[in-house]
Amino acid sequence: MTARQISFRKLMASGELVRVAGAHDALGSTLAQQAGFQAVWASSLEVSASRCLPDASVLTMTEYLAAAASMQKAINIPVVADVDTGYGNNLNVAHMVHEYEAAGITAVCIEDKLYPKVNSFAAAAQDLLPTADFVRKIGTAKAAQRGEDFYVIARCEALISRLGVAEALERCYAYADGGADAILIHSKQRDQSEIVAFLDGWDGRRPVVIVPTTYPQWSAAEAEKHGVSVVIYANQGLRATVQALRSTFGTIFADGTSLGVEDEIAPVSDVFGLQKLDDWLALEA
Ligand code: SPV
Ligand code: MG
Repeated sequence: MTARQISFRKLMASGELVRVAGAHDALGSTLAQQAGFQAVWASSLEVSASRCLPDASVLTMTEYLAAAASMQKAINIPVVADVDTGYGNNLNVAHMVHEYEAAGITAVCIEDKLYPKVNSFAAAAQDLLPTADFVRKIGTAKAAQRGEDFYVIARCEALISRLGVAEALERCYAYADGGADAILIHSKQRDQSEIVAFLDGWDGRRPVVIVPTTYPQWSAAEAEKHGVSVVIYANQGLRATVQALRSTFGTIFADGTSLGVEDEIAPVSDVFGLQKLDDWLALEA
């Protein structure tokens, strides 16, 4: 991490709501920073989708780390790395923490699903580790970090697995007491009601992170009023990219010219700006 970069822990210390955008590469991360987001989520869904592979523990830790590290190098807001289950057992988790921390990543999010995991929205088994085992996994991650700044978010998938709010709360209290710096409670419900029920039962001992993909009507401001500290817009950038490329390529191919899209696409000068071309050319001058 360069001196210009702020760690996720320092960002959280401001006490203000943190809004995070999902991305999978340096370009998306840079655009998220330019839009005003305070952090970037290195999404496992996005990174795997960028390779047209499923978000199912198919890519290796090394591949996810390379993506997160190249994102972090391009920006000075922190990357929060989605590290799935930690890529295996507790020893894998310790290795993951060593490698991510050494690469300048200041926050990781580990989920309580069984390895190999599948994306939370997939119609597939979403089985969880027993609570005590995941508490040990979080403890291993915290013990493995070398600096005090490193931040570990424990992600609970109990609502995804339809185990109910009481089980989710019990697990999240155990994860918090086991050393997690924050907890992420995920839901695939079409409204925020089970997240609100969770927040009503949460005593605030650790910050709460949410991912309102299936309940987009719930604004960040409303979530903050209910005690949420971090809101992650995990995959909207990827979905926008899919739509934009499909439409642009389709129009050019159908028209036999790019004229019909020229007013809708970024000029090459914009791309040069994102590449910091002038700074690079100045190095040579
Ligand atoms: C991701 O963006 O990879 C996430 C969030 O983990 S979700 O896709 O909702 O599981
Ligand atoms: Mg993920």
